[in-house]
Amino acid sequence: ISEPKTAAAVHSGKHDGGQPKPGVDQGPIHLINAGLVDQLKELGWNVQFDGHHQFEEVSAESDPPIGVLKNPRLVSRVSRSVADVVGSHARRGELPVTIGGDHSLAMGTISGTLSHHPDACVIWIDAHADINTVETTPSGNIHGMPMSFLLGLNKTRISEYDWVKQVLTPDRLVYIGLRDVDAGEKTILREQGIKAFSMHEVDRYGIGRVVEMALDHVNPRRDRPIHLTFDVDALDPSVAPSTGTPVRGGLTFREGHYICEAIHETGLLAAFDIMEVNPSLADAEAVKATVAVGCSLVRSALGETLL
Ligand code: 5AB
Ligand code: MN
Ligand code: MN
Ligand code: MN
Repeated sequence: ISEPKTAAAVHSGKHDGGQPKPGVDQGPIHLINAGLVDQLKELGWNVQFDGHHQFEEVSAESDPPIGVLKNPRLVSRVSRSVADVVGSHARRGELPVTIGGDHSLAMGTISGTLSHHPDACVIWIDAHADINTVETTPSGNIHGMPMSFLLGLNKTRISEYDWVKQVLTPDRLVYIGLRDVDAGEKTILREQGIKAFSMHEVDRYGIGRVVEMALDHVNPRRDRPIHLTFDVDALDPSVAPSTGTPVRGGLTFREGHYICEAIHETGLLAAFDIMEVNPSLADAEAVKATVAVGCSLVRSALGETLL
């Protein structure tokens, strides 16, 4: 694909239903207020900022759990709207940049990308695998589950989620940064043969080799569009403290940025998500640092270089 000249910043609207801690829906506005749109314009992008999407409002009273799933209607409907928005930007030849919001949104962003680029691959940067099924989820929090829907792994049918098609195959998914994977998820990764580079591999090979090996796996001929989804909790909590599920032993500031720079260099980036910034967690200083790192990861993915 040729590099799109227009980046579309998709604000996820109020979206925090995929996890229990209030505030993650305020992440996007903080990144925008920190000047992200102008920063991307300075990089030469023609940025089309959609404004703050006001997606579905489903009140807690009208959204009781379905089985173990919490806020199932809210999460489904917001994600579905995001899928439509991301898909239509992609069809216009733009690069959708989605600012979350919690990571259940990736159900929407990846569905949107794959609706236009059915051969795309997904590079998932996270401390967590977010691949729990309805059967394995220990929490019922849907931000820990989006990948199971995208791969069609759920045995229990939840009709609210019928719109999420099995758009991805296990060979076109790769993880980097994992270090907190549930037992049920480890079984799924093994059974599905999904490639994952945990922090152990980052330590062993260094981030440069890991990104190369990840690309060799999901994109051997370097011809597939890439959807890069970045959960800020992939970074070490000392770098990105304001997030709902921090796990120590994460990526350094440079390792995180290197991933984004290297994916940009492929010229294959088709969509980017920055997820799970929660400005209500941690003190003002920590929030500022997390928002700043969120913005700079987006800039790196969109071509900011060090020299
Ligand atoms: B995140 C956990 N695996 O399913 C679960 O932040 C955590 O989007 C999920 O990566 C973390 O609840 C979801 C224990
Ligand atoms: Mn995640
Ligand atoms: Mn995570
Ligand atoms: Mn998290």
